[in-house]
Amino acid sequence: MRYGEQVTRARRDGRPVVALESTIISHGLPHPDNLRVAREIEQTVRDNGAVPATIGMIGGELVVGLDDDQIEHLALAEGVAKLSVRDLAVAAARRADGATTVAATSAVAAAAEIGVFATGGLGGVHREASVTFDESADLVTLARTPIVVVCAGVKSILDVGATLERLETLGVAVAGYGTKRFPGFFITDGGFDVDWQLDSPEQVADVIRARADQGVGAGALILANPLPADEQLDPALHDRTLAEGLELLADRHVTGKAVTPFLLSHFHESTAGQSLAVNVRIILRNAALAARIAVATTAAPAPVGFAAPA
Ligand code: PSU
Ligand code: MN
Repeated sequence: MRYGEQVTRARRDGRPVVALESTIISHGLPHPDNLRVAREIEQTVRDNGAVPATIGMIGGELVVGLDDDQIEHLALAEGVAKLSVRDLAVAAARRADGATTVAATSAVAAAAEIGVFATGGLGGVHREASVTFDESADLVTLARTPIVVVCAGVKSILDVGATLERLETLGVAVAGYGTKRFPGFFITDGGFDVDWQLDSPEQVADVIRARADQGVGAGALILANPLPADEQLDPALHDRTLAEGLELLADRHVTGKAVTPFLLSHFHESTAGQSLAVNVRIILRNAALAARIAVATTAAPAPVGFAAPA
């Protein structure tokens, strides 16, 4: 594992760092918009006071804080592997270039002592999972990884209710940001409530500190940050596009790790870029919030026994 130059400096100076994944760049967004978006995500983190650490694998080396050339390579090169946690060692030994999923990025970020990670939407339980067993490794990895993942819930291409049930079973904390409704990625309301609501970066920082103080081995906190309703993908268009995508998936026998990229690119093509614009909004909003949480986490907490300044 190697740290990029800016992340090395940030760690030395105790500055806030936000982890970013590379699979959304290489497999989740269409070329060549993906490169522009990857740069915008990093800039958004900087604009909100933190240092971006985009994580990926270059020539078998795990890099925490890819530089711009490396990001360009993962965005534009053919044959970049999609790496989950189980792939990391094999891919390293094979000297592969690869993009890390939510699972792999979280695991690497936590190993690098980065506490906050921004992405678009989590992986989860796929529809038909009761037959296919297709459940993202994101879920089981987050159960054992102490990090905050800022996301817009799980992609609406998944079974949202089943995913929430699995997160409960696995012991992964879930809170809505400014809401108790769990978002459905492209759509503001995924149709389910969550137990907890957090309303500010400081409140999230309090959770991070409490988790560390308790030391009972809790895993991730998923902070679900919905798009405002007037920025979501039109729900009717969403439902239509999803139904088509699921049919195509079956017709073309797409399975396994190809499912998520296939459905996302179907959305981007058949909504003439509307879903892409929404997807980008989601990621940038999450990057901004994650940066503010990293800043709040780095700031010293108010000493116990002293009232917080008004
Ligand atoms: N969310 C997005 N776009 C993506 C993904 C999530 O908005 O491309 C990626 C993430 O890297 C996530 C992965 O970890 O999809 C899940 O893939 P799978 O369902 O195969 O586990
Ligand atoms: Mn899968």
